[in-house]
Amino acid sequence: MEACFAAFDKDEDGSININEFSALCKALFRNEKGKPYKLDSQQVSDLFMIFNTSGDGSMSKQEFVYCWNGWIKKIVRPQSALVVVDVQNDFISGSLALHRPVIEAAEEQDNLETRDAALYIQPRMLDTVPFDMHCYSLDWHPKDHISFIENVGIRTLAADSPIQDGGKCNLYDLVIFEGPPKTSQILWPAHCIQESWGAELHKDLKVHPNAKTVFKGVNPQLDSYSAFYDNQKLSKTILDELIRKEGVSDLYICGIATDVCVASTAFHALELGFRTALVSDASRGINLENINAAYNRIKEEHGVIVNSTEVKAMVQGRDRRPELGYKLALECRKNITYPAKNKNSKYNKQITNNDGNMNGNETISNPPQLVRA
Ligand code: VGL
Ligand code: ZN
Repeated sequence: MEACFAAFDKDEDGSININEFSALCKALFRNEKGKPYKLDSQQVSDLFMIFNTSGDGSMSKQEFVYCWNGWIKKIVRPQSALVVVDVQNDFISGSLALHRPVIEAAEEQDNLETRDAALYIQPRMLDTVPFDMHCYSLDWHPKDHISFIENVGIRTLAADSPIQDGGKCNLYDLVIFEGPPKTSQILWPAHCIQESWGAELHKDLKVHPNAKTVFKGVNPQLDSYSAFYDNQKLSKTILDELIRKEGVSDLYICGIATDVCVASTAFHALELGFRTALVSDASRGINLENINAAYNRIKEEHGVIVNSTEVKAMVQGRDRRPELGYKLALECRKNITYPAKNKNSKYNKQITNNDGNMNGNETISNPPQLVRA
């Protein structure tokens, strides 16, 4: 820490100014060949303002200590988990693969069949990349699950459901069930029924001996695309807790389907504050347009789309992406209380609202505003 501070405090005034910080960023964010990534001056300035807590334009030693422990150290030595989503028989050669041109879509993507994602790329990544943790999710539905078209008749459709006659539904139609809870639902063929062959992980998928397994979609009334929350966020799996317990900050997410369960898991990972990478060639999707929309949203939210061959250097901290550094800085910002003159003071935690109630559900896109005189 001391050596780093001294190395970048070029004018030896005992603090890091914006130019010195800019040089630090250039050294920090590099690819594995040592070539600095481009950072525009606005991004550098945003980062500087996050760690120049006082807002006085120069980062003191004390401010640098937080920057070092909370940010630089984690970027240089990240803790990473591989999260493999729903690589189960039904999505590869079972009921959902047969009804949907998943394999054709895969060929459109890069001429690899769906199974190659599971059977070739993921195992190779597992063998070569020193992940700190391995997680696998399984879509794990009871027979009477709400998402199965075969079950549409056992629940009441809502008055505003786009389809009113359960007998006239087609696969992939959207209906609204009366509930409770009232639920918009795409109708899928029965798939991943608990304990069935279709719900098993593909036999050629490599499962790490210390893997953590998460089951989702287990409640008959709730569908769950994401491995973190159900589609209505009424319930949460244990995945977030398991990852935090290991001290992991970086998630490499892959699996099936890119535009459904993989995307949904990545969105929630970002929302929960993880540095998130979607490994595109180890994933297979259904619809190219939806796949691209998912990629764009992940990038907008400071995640990255990577190829499996890039993962090793990232996990080893040799390839350090500015997007992920920016994401971590936004997370750091949530834990800092700023004086009013720092523009980040609007992100200060508001402990109580006007009624004196706890305000526990803010998100970064809708930060609590301090009422200032
Ligand atoms: C999935 C549709 C229904 C998926 C799960 O894993 O992508 N898709 N259930
Ligand atoms: Zn499902």
